[in-house]
Amino acid sequence: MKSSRIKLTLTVIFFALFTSFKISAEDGSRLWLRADTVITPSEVIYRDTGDETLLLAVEELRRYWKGHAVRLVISDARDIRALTSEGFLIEGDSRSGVTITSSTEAGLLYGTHHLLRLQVTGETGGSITVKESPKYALRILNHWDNQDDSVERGYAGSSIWQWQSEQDSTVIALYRNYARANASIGLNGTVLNNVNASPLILSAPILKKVKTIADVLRPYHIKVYLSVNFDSPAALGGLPSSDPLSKDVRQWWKGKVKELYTVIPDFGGFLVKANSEGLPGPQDFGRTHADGANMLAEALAPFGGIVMWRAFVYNPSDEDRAKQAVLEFLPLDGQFSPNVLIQVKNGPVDFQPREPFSPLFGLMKETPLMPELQITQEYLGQSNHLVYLATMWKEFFESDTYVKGEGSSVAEITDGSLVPQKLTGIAGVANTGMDVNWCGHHFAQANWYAFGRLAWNHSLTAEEVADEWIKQTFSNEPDFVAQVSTLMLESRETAVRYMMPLGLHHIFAWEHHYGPEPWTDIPGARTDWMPSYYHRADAEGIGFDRSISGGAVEQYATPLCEKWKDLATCPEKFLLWFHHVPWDYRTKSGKILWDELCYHYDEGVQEVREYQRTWDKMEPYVDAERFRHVQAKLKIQSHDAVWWKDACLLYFQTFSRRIIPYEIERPIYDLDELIENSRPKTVKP
Ligand code: GCW
Repeated sequence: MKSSRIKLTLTVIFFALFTSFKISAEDGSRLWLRADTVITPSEVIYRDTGDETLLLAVEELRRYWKGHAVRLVISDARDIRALTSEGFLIEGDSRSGVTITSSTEAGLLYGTHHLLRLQVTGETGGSITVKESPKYALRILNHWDNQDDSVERGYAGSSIWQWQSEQDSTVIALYRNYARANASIGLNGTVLNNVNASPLILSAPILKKVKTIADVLRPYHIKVYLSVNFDSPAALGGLPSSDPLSKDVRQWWKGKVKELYTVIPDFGGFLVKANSEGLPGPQDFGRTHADGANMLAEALAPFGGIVMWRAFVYNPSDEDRAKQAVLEFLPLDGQFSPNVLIQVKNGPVDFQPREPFSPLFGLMKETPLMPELQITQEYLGQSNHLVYLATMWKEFFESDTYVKGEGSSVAEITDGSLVPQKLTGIAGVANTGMDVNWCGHHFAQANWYAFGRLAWNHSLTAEEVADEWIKQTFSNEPDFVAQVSTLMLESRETAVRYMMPLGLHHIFAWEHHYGPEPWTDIPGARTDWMPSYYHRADAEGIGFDRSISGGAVEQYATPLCEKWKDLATCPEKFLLWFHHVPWDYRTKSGKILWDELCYHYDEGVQEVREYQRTWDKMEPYVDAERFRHVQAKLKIQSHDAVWWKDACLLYFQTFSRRIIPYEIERPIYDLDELIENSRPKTVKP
């Protein structure tokens, strides 16, 4: 009796210490949700239906709302009906009371988070009127998490799903924090596992775990989806084939889907990578992507599930990889079932620091297309470089496809506002892991945040999103917000400059995609994984000539095609994407191409040094823990920028045979050594 009481006391003390430590520590674990709980909760007026989502909204307000009473109202009045079901209306004044109205509990939860965000960012001073509906109906994270807890292209530790562990209270608490973070930025779905999917994801023991996750995420209005392996009927079900036109195969999928919905009644649907990078797919049986997608769609339709079928396909062939998705998918336009979306990466190659938009956007007119963005920084310095991606995504959203005349932006095509769509959605490849700060780099949290905010409203500016994030995550101090925001807004262009300026692309080390290896050429390996396939440097010049007749540029609508085809009118940011350009070509600045390249690399390096100086000045505004962490990461980034500059300039110089202009910082590395060691000793990825 006595000893158990002591034990209990110790547990209480330990718990109190532990939780207070957790709350005061600035280790980044609280993400952008750092508001202090209020001492005297405000009144929250609502009709208690016992709905869990509603109760979450109530709890958030009781804990964090500092203003006068808040009323939560479910209504289908005319002005509310004009919103989508997740939309909300906030009206009132923090001193006399605020009302959040929506037609659903989910809308009330989103409205609650919106109101709390306004409070933290200091915008609840006067009267408030906000009316919002999300631009995309499906706003989904894609986790490339494997069942062994590794994360493909993950740079922040092992899988947050902890497949290999018991789903005990600690793990459940983690799921809950994840769900809350997503709900706070407007997301409503998550694909739990890697698109390189193991058939075992559909096995009974794993589905049990999936059910637990779905149960935790449900109140936060986050639906669970799974990536499936197309060969599951054979590999898991023991059938002789996985041919989508076989009756038995179709039956197998129907049975599996039924089983899934018995366990998870609101299951979202499947994401599929098929006939891509060696994965099985309908083409293995002489069938098309449409045959494959429609078979799954048929099984899911009775339950309201959807199929997100990826267009990231390419084969080692004579066709330029940038053209292949259009060649495979455009002929199938109009053949997909109504509950199928085609999920298309923003660019036609692969999440490079800069790409033109994929020409499928606009070309495929009869099929809903769902943009896929990459939040994890596979090609952008992984979790070591500070690169704010909202500017890149905005460039993508605002790209004019011209398919319906001028002003046919990718955003308006995909969100259904220009061309009505049966379904609208957007996916982001997640950057989360078990690292205490979730994303490896404190500033990588901004990309998760920005993905959610832009999926909800792509017309927010990158600056607005950065400001919100900085204020919530760090500080409201105007000097801090201004300086850090400037740094963030420039950071993507900086990365482009020190990695692959002027339209260069895919010159990374082919196996890890971290550092530069423009020289890599592995005999017998796929040519379209080799940097030389993309940069094509030779004695005359550099760049991929896609402006030839039949070249990738012709997949774009008039007048883009003509503009980009002509070296004189092609924007310099895409110069070497579309053209093979002579070393002595005069660029707009009057410099020859070689010099221009040298200056770009050098500017990239100098800009990172500037970020280091800016950050050093921010010390008074930031807790020591996060300050030092970011400082250390910037140091790595600045080493890496030099590595990129030296590796690329020294290597390309072997073709250009020109000198590096004397204003440019001298290379510190030796090319042979870089080639030999692949990574300079000063750099730790
Ligand atoms: O960018 C490439 C990645 C692969 C990834 C693939 C894809 C999940 O290097 O790791 O596989 O794209 O998007 O399918």
